[in-house]
Amino acid sequence: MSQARIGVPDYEAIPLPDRRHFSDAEMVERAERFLAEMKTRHTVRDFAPTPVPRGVIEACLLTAGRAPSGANHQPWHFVAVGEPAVKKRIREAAEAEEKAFYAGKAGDEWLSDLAPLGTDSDKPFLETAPWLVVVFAERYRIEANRKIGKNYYIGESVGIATGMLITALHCAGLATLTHTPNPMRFLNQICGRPENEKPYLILVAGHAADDATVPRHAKVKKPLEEIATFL
Ligand code: IYR
Repeated sequence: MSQARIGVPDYEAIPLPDRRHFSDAEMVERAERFLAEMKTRHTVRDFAPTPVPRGVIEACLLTAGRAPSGANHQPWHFVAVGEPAVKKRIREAAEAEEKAFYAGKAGDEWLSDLAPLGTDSDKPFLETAPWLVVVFAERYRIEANRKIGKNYYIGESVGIATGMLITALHCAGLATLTHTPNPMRFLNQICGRPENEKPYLILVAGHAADDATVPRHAKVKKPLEEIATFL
């Protein structure tokens, strides 16, 4: 007899799809090749206005949507903004928040930690870059009958999906910037998203400008011994 809750499908196992076989040597080679690919990812703040086809963003969003999530609830929503008027509104609202942040709201320690990155309240990339992907985290679900349903490990799930999105965009050939105006509730209104969704971050995506630079500080990465322990 089925014990399934209404609306929750029965458990059914299917054979593992897409099983792949690689030798140990092939796996090392593949892992190192991917490391080399990801070493060419740099957070960029200077974007070219060059258009990027919507199809690139769509495929990358589908990659993000493959992320694991608590109870497979997929508690994310991505708003891809390409419309200049909407990007302008986002820039204006973000810069208003950032002005207060850099004027002192952040506190001395935070501001001095940011000094090596050279960031300030000016965010022209929010208009220059062809795409802004606003990532929302679904705090709870609103089910068909307006019932409120729980989501699980929301921060973890949305973080993993966002990481996969950044990786997909990089592998497609685009530069990205994770941007987190603080606070960012204004994004619900501009993007027309409901109250149960919380803005997580803005992922700016496009081609790097010809004269783009990156802070030297950002390229100093911790060695394996510092980031990992093998027991
Ligand atoms: N949101 C601000 C500040 C900022 C905060 C951190 I932590 C960064 O790593 C970078 C920037 C901004 O985008 O400028």
